[in-house]
Amino acid sequence: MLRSLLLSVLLAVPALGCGSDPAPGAPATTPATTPATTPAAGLAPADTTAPAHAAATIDPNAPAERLQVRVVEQFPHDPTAFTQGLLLVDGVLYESTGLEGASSVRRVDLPTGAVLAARPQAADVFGEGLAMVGAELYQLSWRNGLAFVYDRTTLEPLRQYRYTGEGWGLCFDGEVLWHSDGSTTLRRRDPATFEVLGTVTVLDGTSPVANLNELECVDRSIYANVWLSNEVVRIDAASGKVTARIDASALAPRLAGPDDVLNGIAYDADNETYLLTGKRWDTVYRVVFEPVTPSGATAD
Ligand SMILES: [Ca+2]
Repeated sequence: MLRSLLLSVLLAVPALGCGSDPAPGAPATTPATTPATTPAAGLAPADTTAPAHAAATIDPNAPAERLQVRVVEQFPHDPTAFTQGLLLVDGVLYESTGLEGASSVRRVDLPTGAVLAARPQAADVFGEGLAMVGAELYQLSWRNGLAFVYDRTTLEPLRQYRYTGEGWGLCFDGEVLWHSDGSTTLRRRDPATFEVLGTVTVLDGTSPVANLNELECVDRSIYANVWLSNEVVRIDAASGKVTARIDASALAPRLAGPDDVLNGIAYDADNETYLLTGKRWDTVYRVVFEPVTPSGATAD
């Protein structure tokens, strides 16, 4: 099974979110519904066979690894997409875009960048993080206080949940959703109710790491884009410890504006690579993570 192939790998990255303020008094025209019955379809059962490395190899005193990206492939990306959520399932890219009046959930053909299907959001909604739970997509909103659930295939809206605070990044680890809000805290949420199950404070050593944005769950780690930077951090989900800091500045796209920063990380389990992009970037990069070359190691 794929999981067994993943155990040895590891390194990934996430993306950013945020933008302008929603209209005063914001949304919520539709009452939040409580999913009456069952959890999301296809929800994976609790994983009682966590990867051996997950619990065994986290040294609380070890400094975070220093990693960098190496590009192995590039794909076109819609340069108008203000990317806030990114994930890859069965070779298909799923993306959430932000900005009021331009927010959507979309299914994208990775090789060509073609948008295969898109579901636009209401004009007052600012789309944010995206995660897949079974056959359903969960999309956060920035300050609307609503999470939207869609059918993965048709992108039909199914239900929504209310929550308190901002929505930035979201990922699903097979058991729970992880939610970032731009702070140093990650929240664990029950996908069946969206209730908070617990929180983790993200620390690099003793230093809190803030501005955690787009997320990607990979085994027992969470990768997070650090907003307004070219950095992705790898976080041990159990402890919040930053186990790696990944420098993605080598991607260096031409940015149209100051908000058009790195934001979007999707893990490709088939070949253990990561897909990185940013807001209004015209490229999705397939990368691997490797140790930073020691300074002074350049030839001649
Ligand atoms: Ca992601």
